[in-house]
Amino acid sequence: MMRYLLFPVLTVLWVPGLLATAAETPPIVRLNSVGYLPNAPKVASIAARADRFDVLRANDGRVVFSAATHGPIKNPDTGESLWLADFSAFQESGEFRLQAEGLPVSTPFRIQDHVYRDPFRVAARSMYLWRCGTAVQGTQNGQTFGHGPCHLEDAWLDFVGSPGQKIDGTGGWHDAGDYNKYVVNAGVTVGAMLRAWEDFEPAIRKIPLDLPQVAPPIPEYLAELRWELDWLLKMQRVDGAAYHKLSTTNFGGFLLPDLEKAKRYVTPVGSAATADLVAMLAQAARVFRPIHAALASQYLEAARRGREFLKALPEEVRPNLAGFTTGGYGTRDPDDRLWAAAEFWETTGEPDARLELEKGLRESQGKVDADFDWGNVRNLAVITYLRSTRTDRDPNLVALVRSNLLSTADEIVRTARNHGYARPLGDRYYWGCNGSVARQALPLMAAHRMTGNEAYRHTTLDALHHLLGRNVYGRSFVTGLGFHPPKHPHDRRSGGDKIEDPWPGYLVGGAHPKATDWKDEEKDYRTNEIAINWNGALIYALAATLSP
Ligand code: 9MR
Ligand code: ZN
Repeated sequence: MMRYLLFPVLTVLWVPGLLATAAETPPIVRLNSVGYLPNAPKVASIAARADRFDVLRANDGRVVFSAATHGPIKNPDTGESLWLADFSAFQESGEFRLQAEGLPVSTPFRIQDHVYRDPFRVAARSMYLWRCGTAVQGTQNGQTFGHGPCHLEDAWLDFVGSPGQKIDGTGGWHDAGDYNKYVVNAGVTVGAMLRAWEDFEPAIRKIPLDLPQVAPPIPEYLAELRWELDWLLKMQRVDGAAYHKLSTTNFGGFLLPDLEKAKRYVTPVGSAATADLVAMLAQAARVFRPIHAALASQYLEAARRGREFLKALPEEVRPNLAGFTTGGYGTRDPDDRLWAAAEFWETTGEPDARLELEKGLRESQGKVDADFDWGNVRNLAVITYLRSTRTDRDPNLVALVRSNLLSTADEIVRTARNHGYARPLGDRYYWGCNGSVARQALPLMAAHRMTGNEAYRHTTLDALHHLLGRNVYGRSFVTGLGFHPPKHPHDRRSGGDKIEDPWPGYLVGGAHPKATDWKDEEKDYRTNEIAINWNGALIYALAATLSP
């Protein structure tokens, strides 16, 4: 029976031209509108009383699965009562909808082995579309997005004592909805993306990213990282220290980047940025070594110079950002130094780096965080330490950190289970929290690798389900993907071009301070901006779902 046709009015509200109307009425059935893997758990949240539900084939409405719901369950952060429709037992591939008796049918979704391949490609390509210092172009849903070469004057030295002089600071990725470039935020981004390569290389290699301007033999994914890494080399002073950022003095307008002509400057150096640069380049040296030995040596040599600077100056160097109102990314440096020691040791095996790393891990009692972002990269150090196959680790410390990792991963699993939309971050909502939801995949997948416990991988999938539609809005938080994605992100390219749709593949920051505070409005930079650290995390989480 084609039950969903009983609700033609609501179905009609979801045709693209009428989305503005639909925006005010979130769908009753909230699920990952991109889809599910056949052999993994599949749960939808229904925001109305429902005792039973059906899964219907999308093409003919035939009922292919029916079951009782669980509920009501209270979801405090949205103040709702929800009924859960668990159709995990249904493992057929195809396109489906879900409907509870008497309620409007859901948007269609797929069940398929490779359902996250294209989202992975689009999210990874979004980094390419963020490139600075070059022309970029990409097509999505029949529309072609692009801009000409931008910011070719990067960057002036006026704020570091050489007015009117320049270094070559071209290249890298724009940070976010703004076009500035910040080394600290590059850290957690590149760290997550290199970790994805180290964890899931065979699967990533199989996905063509279709990037223009990238030629073999370097795999496309690494070529994209190289674009940022080669820029980082330029952000290093001869003494090894890194400029904290490269930026205009104030945020610019909503113009395509090649039309932004305000002067851009490097700021003074900082020890957190320097440590992040060391970590990224040391990790990259390891990853690139089998592929491009000369490049790997260049990265390692720069990492070593950065490390020498840090060793000679154990006190924190806070960058002087006076004169700038753009992003601050101010952060204490101990976790950044810890991460630098971890990557440098893993790549070189040098004992003094291990001693520094193990000292730092002991001082923090081997802590592993359930929730982390650019301000705390300790987890990146922890994961590298635990993943290492080097034989000189302190076995007691390994045992402690490993047990902390597993209890943190268990805590994340529990948090997702106790949340009405299986949000692994629970009720924590802050600037960029959508990125943190995706980033939880790092400790989860590290725990999965160590134990084989599928609950950890399933919670990674929960994070993606939440971000792609199983949320109070019933909407995807990633531009160009899934049902009713963000239309008006705070992104200067999307606001500055003539195309109605925003640039594709970008995760918006998300609701805060309350679960219901997201606004799909361009001016709402607090909840609707995009940023490399959020996409880097999304790329990691999507990579974790790919089959090798
Ligand atoms: O992601 C950053 C968030 O954690 C901070 O609270 C916020 C305010 O400092 O800044 C966010 O980062 C923004 C950066 O400062 C400038 N580029 C856009 C970033 C995303 O909004
Ligand atoms: Zn640029």
